[in-house]
Amino acid sequence: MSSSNSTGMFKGAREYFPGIGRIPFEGPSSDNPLAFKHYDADRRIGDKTMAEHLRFAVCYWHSFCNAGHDPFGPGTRAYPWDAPAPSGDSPLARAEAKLDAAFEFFTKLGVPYYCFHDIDLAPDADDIGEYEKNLAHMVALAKQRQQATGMKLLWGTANLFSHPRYMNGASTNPDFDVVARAAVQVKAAIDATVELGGENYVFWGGREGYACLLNTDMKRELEHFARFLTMARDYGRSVGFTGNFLIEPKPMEPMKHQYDFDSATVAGFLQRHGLADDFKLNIEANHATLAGHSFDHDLQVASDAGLLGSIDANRGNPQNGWDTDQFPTDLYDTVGAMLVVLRQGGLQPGGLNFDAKVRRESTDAEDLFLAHIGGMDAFARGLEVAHALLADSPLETWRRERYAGFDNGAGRAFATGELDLPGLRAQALERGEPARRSGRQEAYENLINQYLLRAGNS
Ligand code: XLS
Ligand code: NI
Ligand code: NI
Repeated sequence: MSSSNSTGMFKGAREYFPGIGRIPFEGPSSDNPLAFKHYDADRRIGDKTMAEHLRFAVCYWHSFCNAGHDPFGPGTRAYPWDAPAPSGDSPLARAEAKLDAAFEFFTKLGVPYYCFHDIDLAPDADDIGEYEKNLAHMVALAKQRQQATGMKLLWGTANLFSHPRYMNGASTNPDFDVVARAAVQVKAAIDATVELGGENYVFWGGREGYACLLNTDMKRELEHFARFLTMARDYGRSVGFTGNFLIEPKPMEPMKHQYDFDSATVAGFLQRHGLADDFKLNIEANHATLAGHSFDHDLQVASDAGLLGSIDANRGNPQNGWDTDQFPTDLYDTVGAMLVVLRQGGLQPGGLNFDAKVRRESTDAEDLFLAHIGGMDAFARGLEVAHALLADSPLETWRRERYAGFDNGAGRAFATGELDLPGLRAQALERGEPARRSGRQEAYENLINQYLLRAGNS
């Protein structure tokens, strides 16, 4: 194949997705499964292009490292980059092949960002020197690929949950040896993120939680967690990381209970430990639903606390109680999410990372493209509709009017703290029995459908 960068392939690299070129935008009437129907990167919606609003990222772990294994059987996909490398097989040679495949995919799909864990990108090793050397080698290659393709790193992170040493947690492990070992990976992953110009650094607390409260000193573990995050923050700032640190809440799985339960829990934790200026939240749809919330609820809680930093875009399955990490296709979800994002003025420097995996039964290379195209189209349509709702529909006026009683007079005095309880009671005497004001939920719901179904674009 050619050395052309337009399809993300490096000189001499083999083509991993033959027969698939750069995914074009063809519009809503196209029947081409390998074309965007709504995501038109350069189209302006309000003050930004779709690409600037949505800041899509592809994740390395589900898309290039996970061949479909589940607790009942091994992977179903034979990834060519996992096969013995013809030019001399080694874990590093396979990691290099995977990097080629990943950059080919990113470029053909036309996303601006990607995300990885340290050991998605580079082979893991128990020997600390070897681990650090592997990562540094792969980071240097990734940097070349980024320069050649214009791809950028949305965030890096360390996998502190797969290796058996982390079975009782990483920074919250009761064993100090493990806490120290976790620092090896976090330092290396922060260094990698800085070297690659990453705009954020994520902590998903994989096994930071407990399986059994009887053997757990929760208070102590949470104090260690805050210590560890503070050290990571201080180190990151000392080596020039200026982006956001992000905590990704999840209530359970793999642990029975995880400390970063949901937005509200993490916001309180960050504020309590003086971390809220440097840390924000990375909200994953399926984690919000696992916590018993809706996706937009947890986004709104984060946003209201000034802490919505980024999004892991996926969806759960209402029949299953676990993190199915499906690609987002539900337009109500994407409209709801984009309403929160637009109201707070955007996600930057965060983005929409597809922390999602194709189904175990989806075994064609093409399925990976179809999954991302569907997710990107669903969010593009969500963006269009949310923008139109905010710009053209009565939504904001209706919502504001519900609270109009607090805009002036005694209502305002109440809101600004100028009334005491007896004074508030006196208002009741003056005002008499309150009239019933309908919440008009049906009108709001109909409005969403009206804008979703409206033909054409706003
Ligand atoms: C797992 C998490 C994980 C993080 C990154 O449930 O979503 O993939 O996003 O460690
Ligand atoms: Ni998840
Ligand atoms: Ni995630």
